[in-house]
Amino acid sequence: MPKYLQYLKQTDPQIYAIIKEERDRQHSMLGMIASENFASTTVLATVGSCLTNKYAEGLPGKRYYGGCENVDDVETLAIERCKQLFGCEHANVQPHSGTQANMAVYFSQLKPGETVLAMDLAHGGHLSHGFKLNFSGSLYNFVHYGVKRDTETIDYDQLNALAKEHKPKLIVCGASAYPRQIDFARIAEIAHSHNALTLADIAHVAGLVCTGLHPDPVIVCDFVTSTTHKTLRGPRAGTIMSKKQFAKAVNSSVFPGMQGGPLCHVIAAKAVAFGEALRPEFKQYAQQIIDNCKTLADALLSKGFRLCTGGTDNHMVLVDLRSYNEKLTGNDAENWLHQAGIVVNKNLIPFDPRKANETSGVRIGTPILTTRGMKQDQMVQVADWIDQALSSNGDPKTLAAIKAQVSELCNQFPALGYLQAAE
Ligand code: DSN
Repeated sequence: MPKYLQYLKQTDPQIYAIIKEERDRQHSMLGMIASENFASTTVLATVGSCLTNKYAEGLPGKRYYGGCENVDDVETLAIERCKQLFGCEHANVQPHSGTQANMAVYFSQLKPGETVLAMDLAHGGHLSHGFKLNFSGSLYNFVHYGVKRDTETIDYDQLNALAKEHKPKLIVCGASAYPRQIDFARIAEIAHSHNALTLADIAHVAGLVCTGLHPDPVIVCDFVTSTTHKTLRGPRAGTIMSKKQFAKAVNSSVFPGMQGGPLCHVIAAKAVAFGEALRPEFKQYAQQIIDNCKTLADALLSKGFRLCTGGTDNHMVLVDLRSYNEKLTGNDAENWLHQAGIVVNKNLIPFDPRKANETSGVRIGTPILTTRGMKQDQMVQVADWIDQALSSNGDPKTLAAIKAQVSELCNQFPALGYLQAAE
């Protein structure tokens, strides 16, 4: 057990007990939520460092507090590594999350009420891309494009037509539940032809983009935002990349526009994660995420599941449960799989007749399993368990039997030292 957990055990046994439960849960279940990953021990140690004690409003060399010499070095390194990793002209590494990264870009360019074009949440977009109950949807006039009914892939012609009709100031691309590659260059070209700016939110695919395994928006889009904790495997946080001409606007939009003091410990952990992603072996890891997902997709198809778009190019599959069992909801599937030790999330599928709290789909991702060292053979096994669990109609005995096998597999693939079975 790492020393800091031993210390926690003595000083706050209640919180320690909960963390231990969560550590055991993460160890003994198959985490397949597409937006989650296991950060490295180095990232975790950095987040738990004394950098959390420091206030540092401002930017390196231009702070509103004394004593910032070390956090200046940390943030400078994070910026340099981010620029190197993504090849961007400017980086601001202070946003606390992906939504705040998007907020900062909006604040830097848009006045309330201005028009933005983005992907529909119900077709795979994100809350911060203009959902009506999100700040984005209430502050700005969002218009949404979606996917085509037949292929379930982005309808670039519709996007173009909507841009022509609504003349948005900004076009947002990127998605949270889209299993195919996004043609950022095509969207940027459409945006330029209608005098709109472009923002690519690569939160989900950042680890694939920086390794060249997904089309790169950095050259073609004005702004690129991301979280750092999904395929990128860093701490929970956000980052912004932009063209140099927008550097000042982005920086002042983050601080003082939207945030106060940056989280120096998290910025340091972002620097660590960018450094890890710059290593050659990260590309092999990212490729394995994709290879695992393709194998999972094929295995699920062979069990009779329909996958939205027919398959995957990235780290996730979106399963349409209706063809497997018309009555099966995403909610039931999520619950039954959880009882079987497999953690996924219910998800709307495009043109879903059900509501968001029920859904006809589940989203399944491979980053965590890949981080644990699992490969194609394990994906075939997992697809078999998913089939067994969902065809059992929630039979408790079947689910418990699968859970026991899942636990055995997890013991063969301990994530990282800190997640090994509890003492
Ligand atoms: N909603 C998160 C997800 O994709 O799971 C991202 O914010």
